[in-house]
Amino acid sequence: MTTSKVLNAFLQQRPVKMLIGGEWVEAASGKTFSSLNPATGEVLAEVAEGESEDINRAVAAARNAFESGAWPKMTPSQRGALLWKLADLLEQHAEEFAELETLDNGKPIKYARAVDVPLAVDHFRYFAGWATKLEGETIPVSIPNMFTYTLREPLGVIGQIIPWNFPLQMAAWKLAPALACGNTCVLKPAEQTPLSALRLGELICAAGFPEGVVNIVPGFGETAGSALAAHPDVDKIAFTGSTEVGRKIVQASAGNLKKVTLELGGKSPNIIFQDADLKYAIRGAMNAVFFNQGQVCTAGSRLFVHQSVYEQVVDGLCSYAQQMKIGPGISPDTELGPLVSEEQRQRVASYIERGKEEGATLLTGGKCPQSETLKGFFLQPTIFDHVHDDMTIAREEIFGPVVVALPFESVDELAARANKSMYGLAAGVWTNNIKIAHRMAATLKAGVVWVNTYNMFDAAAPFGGYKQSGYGREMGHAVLDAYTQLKTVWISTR
Ligand code: TXE
Repeated sequence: MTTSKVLNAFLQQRPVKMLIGGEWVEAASGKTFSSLNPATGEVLAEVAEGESEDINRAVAAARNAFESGAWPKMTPSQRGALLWKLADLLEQHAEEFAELETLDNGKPIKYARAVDVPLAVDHFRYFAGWATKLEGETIPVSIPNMFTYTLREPLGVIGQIIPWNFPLQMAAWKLAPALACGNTCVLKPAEQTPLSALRLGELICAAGFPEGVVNIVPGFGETAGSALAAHPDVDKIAFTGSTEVGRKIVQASAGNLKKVTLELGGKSPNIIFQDADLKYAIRGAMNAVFFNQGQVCTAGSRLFVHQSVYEQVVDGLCSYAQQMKIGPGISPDTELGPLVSEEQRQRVASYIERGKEEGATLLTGGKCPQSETLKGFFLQPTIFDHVHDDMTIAREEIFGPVVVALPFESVDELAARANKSMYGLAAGVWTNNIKIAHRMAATLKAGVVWVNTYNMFDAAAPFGGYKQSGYGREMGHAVLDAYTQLKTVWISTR
């Protein structure tokens, strides 16, 4: 079948079912919900709506797959081989996944092709390699005649709750390391974008993962999500989403003290010094905040620019913003697609209004274009000037294509201002001065600092937040600590 035939067959199921214990099933309640195409506002697919009963069944299936040894006792090399096979399958279906991701999320297809799908493939490959390298240690204790060592063991059943901005990548970030470590999973995709995770579930079945190892339950946060976070038989929750819901997850986890890792919001400073290569810095600043319609937790949404080059940078950024090709993500030349939902567009638009009310100057954008080709949830790339650090638009995460430009005079003043945020996810620095680059990298309170680049991600490089941007790290070998526990064994050799 051609890509579009496979995709159409998938989308035309009524409903697209959930994956529990190796079977594709409807919700226990029989309920469904619609997943919309944000470029048109039309229904893209009808999806089974999981609630607490479905979560209970999925957790039981995952528990069974874990305790029966179907997964954790499989040899590490077999586990790795399955993850590698999944990566191969995903790569073979790359075009179909790029289209599906674009249709469900709205993102420009050229980025879905170049970023979302290949990075997800790479993630499964990278963690396939780790399955055979999870080692314990021998410990030189000071008690005679003792042989002491550690075993690195899986945690058990992992609940994973993911957002809508990078649906496939988020599924890969969560599933790949958890599975490599021998855990079993219940994944709840975001209600706005459940489709690529469910289609990935079909590839997981086709690859030959034992039943119950991966369960995928689409549904809403307040029902399916909260049931998973509170479930007494879930050993760990891995969450990516808003800081507000992150707090609820921590509270819900208290019942059985499940382990929690959180990747939350941000308000990242992107800083351009006067000696930077401005051509690259301006382009970098544009990508930092408008990529994925600004719906990126690391978005460089506070653009600090040295006052001596401020006008030049802001002018350059405005002309980029005005030239950006806005359109349905599925058109090959689109650079800025729609926001994921009308609700998200309203949220972003209300921040723009708030910015104007608080006295900031709207330099460009701010409108929601509507036309024959722009029927969905579109919003122009937006730049604010004359912003104070304490304005709402300079403090809160907007999660849309909106940047505030902030001039600065000295490095010392800048560091304090850049760090004055409840968030600490990422930061960017543009300079040719090596001393400033290292000084800023050390001073910025952020889990990742990019110098003369922005939004770089790799399966091998750890990622996560300082402060209220969350805790725990994903990717790299750092994430293995979050999906395993250490057992210390003492053997008397006397
Ligand atoms: O996020 P939610 P929303 C930020 C961003 C955005 C705002 C709101 O600022 O504007 O959050 O977006 C599930 N128990 N980020 O409302 O609600 C939900 O079903 C358990 C930053 O979409 O946090 C979805 O699967 N789960 C971010 C996931 O949480 C619950 C990415 C995220 O949704 C739940 C997304 C509950 N009570 C939004 N309530 C990032 N860090 O990248 C919701 N969920």
